[in-house]
Amino acid sequence: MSVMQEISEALQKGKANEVKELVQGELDGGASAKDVLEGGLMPGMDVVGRLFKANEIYVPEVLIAARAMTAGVELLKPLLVSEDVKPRGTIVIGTVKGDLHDIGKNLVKMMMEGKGFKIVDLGTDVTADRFVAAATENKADIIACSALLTTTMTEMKNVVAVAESAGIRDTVKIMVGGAPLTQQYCDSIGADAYSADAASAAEKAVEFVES
Ligand code: B1M
Repeated sequence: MSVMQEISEALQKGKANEVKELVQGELDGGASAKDVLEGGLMPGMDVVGRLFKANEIYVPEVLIAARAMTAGVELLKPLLVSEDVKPRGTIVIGTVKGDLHDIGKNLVKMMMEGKGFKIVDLGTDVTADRFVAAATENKADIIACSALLTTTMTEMKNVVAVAESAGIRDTVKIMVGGAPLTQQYCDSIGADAYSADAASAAEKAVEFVES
């Protein structure tokens, strides 16, 4: 079994210490953070998602696996974040109201930090009002909203509406993403961009501030 497979399996079993050791070993051996993320951690979480959907595992197991993923991702973070100093722009990011999933949001945040943005992370369960207030207060260039539930993604429409009524819609781009999101949904609510993954979200953010 390859080390990447071992990382994936340790994550699935929720063995955070083992994930950390294996990830560190791969990094010490010269693997890139991106390789470890895409070759070990994310495939492991995909399996967890499939088992969860099939009711073969339940919320506690998923939580333990999520903690193991976070433990691995923490080791990658300094490598994913570039040492660039001058912020490229400011992004307010969060997971929308009612939604507590933050692993994907944190990856997006890391990738955006890696592109040199200053990030204001509002965490999870963020209302449209909070997104807009933080964007106004921090003179943000972008609001980035994540959602993992079909029942919570609808809050993104409110973010667009509140930004409009607060008078900041012309100066702030609104980006959306998360597993249930689509380009079509993004267009239907009048947001500016949908990205399917963290890396393309960070690239899109760069396009917005450089255009
Ligand atoms: Co939940 N959960 N969960 N969960 N969970 C899903 C999302 C689900 C698809 C599982 C399933 O049924 N197969 C399902 C949603 C179904 C639906 O709405 N259609 C689900 C459910 C139902 C629930 C609960 C309701 C379960 C319950 O209590 N009965 C509950 C809801 C709690 C709440 O939020 N109010 C719940 C709870 C949980 C845990 C707490 C146990 C845990 C979250 C822990 C945490 O985040 N700290 C959890 C987890 C871990 C998952 C799965 C297994 C994994 C999610 C994940 O982290 N993926 C998930 C199944 C799955 O997705 N396979 C599932 C890895 C992550 C890297 O991917 O977040 O998609 P993702 O992010 C990607 C892209 O989407 C994108 O970039 C990332 C990577 O490149 N992206 C963006 C994300 N945000 C972006 C923003 C952007 C651009 C791109 O621009 C701004």
